[in-house]
Amino acid sequence: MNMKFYMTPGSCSTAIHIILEELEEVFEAHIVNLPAGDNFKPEFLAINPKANIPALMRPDGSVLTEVPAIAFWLGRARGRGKLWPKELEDETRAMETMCFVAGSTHGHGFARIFAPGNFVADSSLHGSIKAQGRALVEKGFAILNKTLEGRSWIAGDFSVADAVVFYVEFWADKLDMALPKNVLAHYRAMLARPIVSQVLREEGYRPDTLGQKGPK
Ligand SMILES: N[C@@H](CCC(=O)N[C@@H](CS)C(=O)NCC(=O)O)C(=O)O
Repeated sequence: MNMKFYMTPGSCSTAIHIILEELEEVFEAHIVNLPAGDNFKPEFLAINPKANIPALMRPDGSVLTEVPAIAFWLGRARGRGKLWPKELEDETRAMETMCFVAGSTHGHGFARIFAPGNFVADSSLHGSIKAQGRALVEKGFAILNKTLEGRSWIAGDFSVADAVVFYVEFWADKLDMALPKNVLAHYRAMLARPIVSQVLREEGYRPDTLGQKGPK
């Protein structure tokens, strides 16, 4: 059985989409329409009771969720491990960065910007929740900027961790947020990868219009 990939264009699943294509995997893409609430429909909840994307149904029918876990499994188990670092220190740093991006920069920062109502019901407070999210995102990029000091990729050679960092860089670009120098260089290096361009086009974006804003 081919793998089934549950995704939404322009979301955090873009990281997994890039990894699948970088690995030249053959998979079925299933688009989950989040604005329409398809993630809460019984047929999707049967696949992922967490009601979120990405989810990856593997060839044995088991389902993986959570960006860092899916990225780890794909990087380590597929393509002869070519997208997973070889040295323990790099493996650990790759995991550290993926957890930070998914848990903090996305989970605390961008989540407040995109869905302030999940944090406080009173809509008069949504502006301040969004501002708090923006501050958390900026703090996150300042930390990633240090991680990327003097290096092209997050952990040694290009790895799944770079695709994970990419999705928050891409969101910042879409929100017209300037990225710090090393993060911007990383984002542009990702945009220069043919697979990344291909995935962005498949998801409905124009790669040539991205990465234009100067550093913070
Ligand atoms: N911790 C999860 C977060 C996944 C997540 O928040 N996905 C968003 C799209 S980027 C989603 O499905 N949101 C739908 C919802 O929460 O209703 C992961 O790393 O995979």
